[in-house]
Amino acid sequence: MDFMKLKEAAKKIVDMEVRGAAKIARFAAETLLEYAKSLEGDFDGEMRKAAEILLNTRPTAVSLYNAINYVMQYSGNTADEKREDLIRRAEEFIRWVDAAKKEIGKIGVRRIKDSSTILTHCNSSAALSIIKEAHKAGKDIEVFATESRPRLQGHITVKELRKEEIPVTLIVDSAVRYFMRDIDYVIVGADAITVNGALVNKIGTSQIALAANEFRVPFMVAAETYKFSPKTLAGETVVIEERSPEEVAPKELLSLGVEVRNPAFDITPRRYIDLIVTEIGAIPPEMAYLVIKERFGFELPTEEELTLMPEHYD
Ligand code: RI2
Repeated sequence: MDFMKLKEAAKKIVDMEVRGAAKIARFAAETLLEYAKSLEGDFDGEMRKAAEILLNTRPTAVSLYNAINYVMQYSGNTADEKREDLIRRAEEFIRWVDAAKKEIGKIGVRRIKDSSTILTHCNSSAALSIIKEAHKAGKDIEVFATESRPRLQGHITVKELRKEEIPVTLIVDSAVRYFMRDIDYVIVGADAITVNGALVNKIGTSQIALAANEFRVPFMVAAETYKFSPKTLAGETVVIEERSPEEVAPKELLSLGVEVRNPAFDITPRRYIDLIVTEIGAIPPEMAYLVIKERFGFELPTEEELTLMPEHYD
């Protein structure tokens, strides 16, 4: 893969041709691997440049940051040794992505009772792994899927579910509270989990969590451990990506000078989350810190670091 192809790969993430936190992380690892294979000249410098380009595509999904970080921790004395180690690390990360999704399905399915109605938002491969596993296990389930404006990822979800012959009802995002009394579980994915157990996910998730809380419906998150944000341990907040106004309004409206805001994600505080299903177990959001420490080798934060934690995530 040459530099042009690398830029094309990055554009696919920006344009959401490749989307979903797990898929973009996997794709970034694959891209770094392919780029390293044919790289000549300054290995470290060129790889760092490539990593930077991929990192700047979508700012919220911490999976992308963790994937790139994992792959870029290669070592070796010569360019060939470094390349070999980078390829090994990238393959290792890709295996992690695939295995984690399956494991989340297996762990999550134990939480789903027979004859239940599940509401999901956007298109999360991790959340769908649980839903598909429940169906495979012979549980009688049906799904309500939000359309997920403005990019309508809900359409991908309903197609995927119908392929498995799982009964599914598509609803507009604003109908969530209207239907909440018929729902047994909410299961959503994650773009990031902060150190204090808050969820960053598709815009609208926090409203769904509020409605679930009102109706006492369990709110579950399906998130691989590489979606936990090590940077939040040092007090950094997760950047919320704002996408273009054209995704929301036609040119005709924009030409009138209408102001449009289009945040792609929002934050659900941990008090609205009952459970986070990861590949290492189903955990309460309060355990996010331990996951980050365990998976990313962090030491206990100092008193000073603790005071840096963003209060609005509590
Ligand atoms: P998986 C998506 O973001 C959604 O917010 C979804 O919940 C999340 O990624 C996780 O998806 P976008 O790329 O990794 O559609 O579970 O903006 O597939």
